[in-house]
Amino acid sequence: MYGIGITLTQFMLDEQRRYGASGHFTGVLNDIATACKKIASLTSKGALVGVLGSANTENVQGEVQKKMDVITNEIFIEALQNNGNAAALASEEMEEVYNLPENKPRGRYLVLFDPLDGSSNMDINVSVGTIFSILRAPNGVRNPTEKDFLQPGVTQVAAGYCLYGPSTIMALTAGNGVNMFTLDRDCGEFILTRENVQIPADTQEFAINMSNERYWEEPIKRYIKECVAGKDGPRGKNFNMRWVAAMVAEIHRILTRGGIFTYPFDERVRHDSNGGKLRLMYEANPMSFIIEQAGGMAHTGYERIMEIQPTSLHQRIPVIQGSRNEVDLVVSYHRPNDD
Ligand code: AFP
Repeated sequence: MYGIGITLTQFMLDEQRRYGASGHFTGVLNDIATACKKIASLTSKGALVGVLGSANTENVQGEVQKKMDVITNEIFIEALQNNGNAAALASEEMEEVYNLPENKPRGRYLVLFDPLDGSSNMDINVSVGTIFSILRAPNGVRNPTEKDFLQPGVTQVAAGYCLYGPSTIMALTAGNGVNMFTLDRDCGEFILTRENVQIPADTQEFAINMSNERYWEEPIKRYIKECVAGKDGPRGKNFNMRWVAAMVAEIHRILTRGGIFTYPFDERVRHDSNGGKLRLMYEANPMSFIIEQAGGMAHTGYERIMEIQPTSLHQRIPVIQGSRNEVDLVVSYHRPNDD
């Protein structure tokens, strides 16, 4: 326990002392916090600083980039490449691994990020977020390559997200529970506002894009049908549905009051994306680490997300995350001969 009200900087220094961590780790988190503060400032200004709308470019996954996708990616690079804490970077918005300029010192950590998750929400003034994952860099490698990043989620050193909503909140885990920090804009510091967050094991709230129903597999169709049937169906209770279209906001809601979030297997992308829409390295793994550290469960329906051996930087997978008992039920529907 650290005490509600301490700053993220104090928290990180305490952690560093407690675990004998290197200053590099604290430094990486500090660089990420700096990037998030800059993004928070821009998102709150919106049209006043001309950051809404499309950049008229596509990312590696063929998605049209928003201006803010490009700007926030630059903010992250700028924050992480100068201080000798990161070893190399990978972003949802960049095709290749980003190696630091030759004249910059190297640190010990690989940092992966989705700089602005749910960026299409910017134009309608709805919540967006940043997701990040920190891995150890291999010893003695000056310019890490893609294969150095392809580590399963269980090896993550830390992960977190920053939600830019009515307030800006950072959730962080370094494998010792989940803590949340709210940005105090007056003093420019993230302040610890929730300690050791726990997700309720049961829920009556689900989040899914219902318009894709016809492309789902039978286990998900069954689960959602039973939720929608409410107290008259086999579950014997009513459910509520939410869809913000920004994973950070959905996961934050689940960490706040429980729930289940799924972007499940989709028949349309069975062959080119393993049936998944969300990215393993930038979205699924960091969020799974946070969810599990808060007592929840994260799965594809067939395997625990954090045990998947990644095969490429931009790999996509189906995602089912949230309240433990509910995710467990969905997973049981994926087992052969389960009735
Ligand atoms: P972007 O970051 O490209 O806006 O995508 C957001 C996201 O990956 C995830 O955060 C949402 O849950 C999901 O896509 C929304 O998808 P739909 O377009 O199907 O609503």
